[in-house]
Amino acid sequence: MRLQLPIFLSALVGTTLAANFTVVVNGTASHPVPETLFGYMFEDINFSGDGGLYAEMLMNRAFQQVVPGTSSALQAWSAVNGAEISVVNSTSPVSSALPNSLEVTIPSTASGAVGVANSGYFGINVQESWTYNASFFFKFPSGSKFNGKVTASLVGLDGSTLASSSVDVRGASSTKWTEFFVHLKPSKTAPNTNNTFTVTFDGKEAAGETIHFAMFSLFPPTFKGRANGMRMDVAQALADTKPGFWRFPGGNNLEGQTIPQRWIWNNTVGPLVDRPGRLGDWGYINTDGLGLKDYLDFIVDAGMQPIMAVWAGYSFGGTVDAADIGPYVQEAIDQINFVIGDPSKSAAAALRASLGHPEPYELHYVEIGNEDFFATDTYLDYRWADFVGNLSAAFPQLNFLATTMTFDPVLTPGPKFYDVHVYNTPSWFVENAFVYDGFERNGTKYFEGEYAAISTNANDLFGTPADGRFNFPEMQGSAGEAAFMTGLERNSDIVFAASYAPTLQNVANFQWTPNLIGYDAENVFLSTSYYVQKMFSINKGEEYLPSTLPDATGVVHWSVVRSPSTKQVFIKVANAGADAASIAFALPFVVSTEGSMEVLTGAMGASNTPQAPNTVVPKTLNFKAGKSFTFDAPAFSASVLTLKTE
Ligand SMILES: *[C@@H]1O[C@H](CO)[C@@H](O)[C@H](O)[C@H]1NC(C)=O
Ligand SMILES: *[C@@H]1O[C@H](CO)[C@@H](O)[C@H](O)[C@H]1NC(C)=O
Ligand SMILES: *[C@@H]1O[C@H](CO)[C@@H](O)[C@H](O)[C@H]1NC(C)=O
Ligand SMILES: *[C@@H]1O[C@H](CO)[C@@H](O)[C@H](O)[C@H]1NC(C)=O
Ligand SMILES: *[C@@H]1O[C@H](CO)[C@@H](O)[C@H](O)[C@H]1NC(C)=O
Ligand SMILES: *[C@@H]1O[C@H](CO)[C@@H](O)[C@H](O)[C@H]1NC(C)=O
Ligand SMILES: *[C@@H]1O[C@H](CO)[C@@H](O)[C@H](O)[C@H]1NC(C)=O
Ligand SMILES: *[C@@H]1O[C@H](CO)[C@@H](O)[C@H](O)[C@H]1NC(C)=O
Ligand SMILES: CC(=O)N[C@H]1CO[C@H](CO)[C@@H](O)[C@@H]1O
Repeated sequence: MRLQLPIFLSALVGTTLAANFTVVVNGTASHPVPETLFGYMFEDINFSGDGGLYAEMLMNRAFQQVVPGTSSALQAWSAVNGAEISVVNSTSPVSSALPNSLEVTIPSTASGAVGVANSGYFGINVQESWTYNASFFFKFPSGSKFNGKVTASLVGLDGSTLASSSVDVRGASSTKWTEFFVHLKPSKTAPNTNNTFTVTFDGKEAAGETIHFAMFSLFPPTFKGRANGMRMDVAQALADTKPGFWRFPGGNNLEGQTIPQRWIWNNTVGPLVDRPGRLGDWGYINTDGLGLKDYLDFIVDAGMQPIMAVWAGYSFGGTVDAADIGPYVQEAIDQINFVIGDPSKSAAAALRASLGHPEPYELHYVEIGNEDFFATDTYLDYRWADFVGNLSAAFPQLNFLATTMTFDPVLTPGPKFYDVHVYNTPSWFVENAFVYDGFERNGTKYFEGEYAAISTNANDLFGTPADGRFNFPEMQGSAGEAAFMTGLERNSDIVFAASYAPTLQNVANFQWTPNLIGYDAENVFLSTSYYVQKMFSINKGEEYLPSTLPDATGVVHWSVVRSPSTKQVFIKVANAGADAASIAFALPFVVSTEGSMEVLTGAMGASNTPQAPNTVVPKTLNFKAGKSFTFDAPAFSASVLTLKTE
């Protein structure tokens, strides 16, 4: 914080300066704040699922969707000590979902440890305090004479073994696919993440053998200890904002580059060997290890509720004709039944029960497609009507969201819920803090499903990054988002949910900027916009208190909420301008003189980057509150003042 503390506190007392703004708070709540108001939009983009939230450490672990015999089929893999390796589909596969396997031939002259290595998702984090689960399937040819050990190891950049575990194997009794499973316990923490996972044989013992491998896996401990679960630090950063919801599985990544490549729910559940994976919309292969049930379990573990999308007949490469839509409507019904259906009435629900979750998950919101303003004609003609008609007949208790522009075109039946997206400049967000104040109150509700201040240059919003595009969120954008969010809070009688997008970014491999949370193989980087999301979300309150309105054309915005259950009042202030502003508050009720404030402020272009991750972090201070007090909002800031009522 660049604030001079004594000046700040004297301004607070408000004895000398006339305030720039006077805000009178009304003690009668106008509407409840929805529990879902602030949450996350998630899809696998920029390695946010695989290589991100999903804790699996091996890239290309099961050779899903790759072309056998090509070098790209070996992405992330390399030979150790002269082994010959290639991806093949000529041997009987481990499962029908995984036709490919890794063929490893040990040269007849081999000696020492010989085998294969995987370099992970741009590195592998080796921590002494962790126990890793390593597994794979392997198979020897009939007639194999092998009698020796198979060894799984974590190996450092200098070739040193950091962890290792072996299993005795006789080739002759392993000519069918056999599962190998060991725990790996490192003897020390690696100095960097340039480590590999290796599977090796003793060259002399295995000389001349050809061994096939499939479905490798390496897991560190996970968030809440879930098997096949989430990376602890990334999941914790998400959970720390006490998010209300999780929108998934897309985003464009729902849609597919072609119709057969769409996200198909039942390809993402059950044993990992039964998940074929798919080429995602963002150009890399999704393992679908982070599947429908894995999302739902994470949603439970992080205390959220789902806003789940169903595929609605549109892919990048084609749209289903009206006459052929029936099976896809049924697929959506099955997907919803997997989440909430009765196992005695639905095979999809029975599948959920067989996977250990007989009771339904919580589900209230289902989105029909994604960004269908890109495919308005067919959405208007039949896709919206056929999906929402059949799905609301099957699930009258659910709320269905449309994804076109609001009321443009006019869809039939009329949507009760819309998902609205906006990527724009910091000043757009400030200038549009009142956008929902103008919406008619007629029962229609809105989800601000994707928004972010991404550039100072309005010409650069969707094109090639040019002048003004942020690499990481900057304070000017985060303050603009905060101003916009005070408007979302004020209008939370009709805006029931809102999420920044995209949420996650592996800083080692990305094309889109900015993103809310960055990480590499080892560290998590929290952006200025992340702190704004967290400050708003954990202090979202239970009811909205009207107050003197901010100037809709100004840069200083505020909103006031109360939590009767905890006897707290939260006042949020966003200053998106270059001048500090003093705000005199007048409350109609008695509050404790002990107030606390959290203030996030920095220079206009200040950013948290992997090189300087803590450039701008919130500061917490106590202050003397009362029925009236003055708060000095620094330039480019977002603040939350917390008061205790009697
Ligand atoms: C306070 O807000 C309530 C509910 O919105 C409204 O009915 C009342 O008129 C407001 N009172 C004042 C003094 O503005
Ligand atoms: C094996 O891979 C080749 C090359 O991609 C492909 O043409 C063939 O259909 C595949 N065969 C099987 C059985 O999957
Ligand atoms: C370590 O890994 C990083 C990220 O993959 C890479 O850029 C770097 O070159 C590696 N360093 C060495 C010494 O291999
Ligand atoms: C690791 O393996 C143990 C059994 O040995 C299992 O209980 C645990 O869930 C596994 N962890 C993960 C992340 O898969
Ligand atoms: C998924 O369900 C469809 C029918 O809706 C079926 O054709 C397909 O084989 C199933 N996929 C898997 C992997 O079970
Ligand atoms: C259900 O979908 C079919 C197309 O598969 C459509 O003809 C029918 O009108 C839809 N039903 C409802 C109630 O919308
Ligand atoms: C709700 O209001 C919007 C304008 O804000 C209008 O376009 C829409 O038709 C209205 N919907 C209903 C159901 O009246
Ligand atoms: C607040 O008032 C001070 C002193 O009059 C002035 O310098 C400053 O620009 C004002 N800030 C805003 C945001 O209007
Ligand atoms: C690897 C990856 O997912 N890259 C994607 C990152 O996001 C941008 C846009 O959102 C895509 O264009 C990239 O393909």
